[in-house]
Amino acid sequence: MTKTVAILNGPNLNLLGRRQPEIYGAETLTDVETRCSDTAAGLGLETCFFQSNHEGEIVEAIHRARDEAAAIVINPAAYTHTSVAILDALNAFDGPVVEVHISNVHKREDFRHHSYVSARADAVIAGCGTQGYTLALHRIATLLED
Ligand code: DHK
Repeated sequence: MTKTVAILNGPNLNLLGRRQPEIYGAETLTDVETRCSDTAAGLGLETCFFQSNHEGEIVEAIHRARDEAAAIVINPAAYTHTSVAILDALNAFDGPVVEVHISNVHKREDFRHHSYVSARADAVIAGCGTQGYTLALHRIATLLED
């Protein structure tokens, strides 16, 4: 059976392409999702997508992934730096988790340097632009083969 990867995006990423394009690039979230679907198909994987501006909705999407997905790619956006609840939800998920940041958070303000999610993530990709999502899918494919 084809394995599904849940691709989860946090607050303000619905504005991708229009929000600070000098930092987050010109692609929209729909562009990113289309590219992820194509990449996943080439890797023999399926994708499902979810974006929310609300912490609890992201927690619930991670809960659903426990039954519906083999792996998670997550850009928690600002919740990266604040959310123990998202970390706890990811700790209750058994498959591989890759954390993605479009920008290089380590080159930015100090408050972006700490990630709660990194305590659970199997890999972290930062500063590769929106390409980070497809890089994450390649890593997930490898981890799911092991
Ligand atoms: C996206 C955000 O919205 C920020 O709050 C994070 C992350 C960085 C990104 O680079 O994708 O600090």
